[in-house]
Amino acid sequence: MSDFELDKGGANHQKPEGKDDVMTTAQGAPVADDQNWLKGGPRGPSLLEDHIAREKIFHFDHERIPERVVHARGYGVHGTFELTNPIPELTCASILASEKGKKTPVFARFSTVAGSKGSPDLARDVRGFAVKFYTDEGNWDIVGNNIPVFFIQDAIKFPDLIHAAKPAPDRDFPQAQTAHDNFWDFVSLSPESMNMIMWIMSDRTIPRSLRFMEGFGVHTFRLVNEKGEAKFVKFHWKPKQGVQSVVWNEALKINGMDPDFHRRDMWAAIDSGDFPQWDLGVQVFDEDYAEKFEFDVLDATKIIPEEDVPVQIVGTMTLDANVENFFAETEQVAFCTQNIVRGIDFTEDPLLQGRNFSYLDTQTKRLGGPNFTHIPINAPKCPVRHFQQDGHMAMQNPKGRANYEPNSWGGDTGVERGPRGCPVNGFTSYAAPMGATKIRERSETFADHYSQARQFYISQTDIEQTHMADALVFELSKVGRNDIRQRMVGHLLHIDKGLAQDVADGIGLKELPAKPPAARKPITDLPESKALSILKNTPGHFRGRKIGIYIGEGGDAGVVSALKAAAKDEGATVEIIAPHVSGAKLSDGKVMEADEKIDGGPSVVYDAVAIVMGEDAAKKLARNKPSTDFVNDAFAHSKFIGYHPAVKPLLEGAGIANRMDDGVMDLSGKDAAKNFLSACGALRYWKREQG
Ligand code: HDD
Repeated sequence: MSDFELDKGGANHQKPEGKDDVMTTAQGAPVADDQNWLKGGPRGPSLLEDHIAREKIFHFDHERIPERVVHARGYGVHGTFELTNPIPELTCASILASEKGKKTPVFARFSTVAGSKGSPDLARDVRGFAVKFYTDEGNWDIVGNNIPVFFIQDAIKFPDLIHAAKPAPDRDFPQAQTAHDNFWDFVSLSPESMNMIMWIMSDRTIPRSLRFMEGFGVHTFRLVNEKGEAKFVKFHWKPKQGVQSVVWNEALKINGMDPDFHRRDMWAAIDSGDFPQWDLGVQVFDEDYAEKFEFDVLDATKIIPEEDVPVQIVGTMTLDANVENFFAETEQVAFCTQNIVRGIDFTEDPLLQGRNFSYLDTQTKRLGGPNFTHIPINAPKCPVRHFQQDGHMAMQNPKGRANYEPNSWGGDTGVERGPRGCPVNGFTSYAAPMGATKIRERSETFADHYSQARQFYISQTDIEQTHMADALVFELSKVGRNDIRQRMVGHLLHIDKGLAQDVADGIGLKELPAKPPAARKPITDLPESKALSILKNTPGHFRGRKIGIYIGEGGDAGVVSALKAAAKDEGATVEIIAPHVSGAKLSDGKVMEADEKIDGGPSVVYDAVAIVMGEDAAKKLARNKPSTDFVNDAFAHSKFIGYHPAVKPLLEGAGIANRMDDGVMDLSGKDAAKNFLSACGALRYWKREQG
């Protein structure tokens, strides 16, 4: 036993290699044994005296902090924002107004809203899209979502919305889903939610990957230039990877198969050097446009159509580093909508104004005190100078004698007089005119709740519309009270009669209910907006996607290597699945190792699949459930399927042999693998769903 020695408790301990490996207490004192509590004799009572054991247990007992009250489940990554098209004429914020190529470090956290910290990634839910820019003029946070509108118009309703969406207080279920009475009760009584309801019933709420989502700042903000002139702005994140979602049945299965699907995907992409990128775009408009626009730009339940005000790209964010420690970085990062910098300002949007209170408040509770800005992930990367001091865990109290303002220290006393406000370079609020009567009322200009909901619906392809109707039917079928179901269908009648009818049929309503009282404004027939559909904007490439090749004994080695080469050319990744994790012997007599055993590598976790095995193996697996599910699910979820003709028995076993369509492709011919990968660029063979 040269490297190991047996301790008295029977555990093997490796001897530390150098001084740095020696374990210490939190006080830095080296520890001889942290596996046995000090006792009165080997079988005697444990002694309270053991400061090492008590310190270890004490710290463990205090490891948890409250999870976020919303967006508890999230995944954070580091990156850089590069300014590609500076806009100094619009803003004096150095991050957007400096020279082209300026780089600013960022930390982004993506999240679901309703589920708790341990909930599955593919819940139907809005995704948080929060970015902290460590600018040289202070931290700027865009705390956005992957959907450009919100459920409510006024922050005072937020606790009600979230109480209704989260598990019911008496029974504490259902977890991470809106398919229950409380949620639909609340929204059916809040017509302002209808535009958001259309968005959340679309496939936007079941993204394929966090890398394949758009992001939105949601509110209208202001950009203010050096001269103090302001324009309105909405922020957009456009993924260079394109937007892609899964289908609902797939989401349900992924949640069971791999609840960490999204975080694993992000981690793996960055770990392998496939860094996701988003362009940051701005929609800029002035007071005149705001006056003429048929909705109120301060109403967060409305978009400004991209066809009206195009998105102007200003820079690119590249996420290129996983965190070193999840708790230290992802859990402790504290986003605040109030974190803005000079050159960017708020508007009077009542949702935004309320958020500006809530985030600071929640971080103080979550992170234990006002000094959360001292935690490295939250600390600005530019100089910080102020007279704030003390409080729990203060790490950076101001130096010197002066800790108040004004002071007369400095000069020949040799003591620093400390920082002072600077009207030239400091933050100045845009001088927006005010002057009004104190009143607790919603603006009349916020009153049209249906026109944009309808615009969203009619802008979708037939397939997307069907998915929305199916989602509504699923959710409302989980609602126990018929009056709530009926009330929802009533709202749908204002949005689209066909949709209302489909949902009414789907939930078995004998007749359509009456429409709820009409909105105060007449519903406007808005034109379709192509930007609102995912499928009308399919990226047309398979880059960044994953193909699963199911191999078996005797599989054609040439086909497998052609597929691997074609996938590499496309920028896609390959995973090998086999009946056994040890792999399978292919036609060239060599054993190819597997990444997954078939039970752990179902087709739902891949964007496209291929099956390559010898006829005997395919015959054997034709009645193997994980193998037939692999084929069946890929077919049912409209995925492209490549196959070697020898696997026909398995396709027959799965019941698709006589339903083959152009999305099921023979891989045996010349250039077949290449053609297959290029067909996969359409991402799904949607015709199958329609057929
Ligand atoms: Fe919020 C977290 C996005 C409305 C109160 N919100 C939170 C996060 C995101 C959003 C992405 C997670 C940040 C992170 O990763 O740590 N929230 C939004 C968007 C909204 C919105 C896009 C509407 C446009 N939120 C909203 C309102 C309120 C809050 C109206 C309260 C009045 N949100 C919070 C919070 C959270 C939060 C309670 C929980 C954890 C946290 O802040 O850090 O303060």
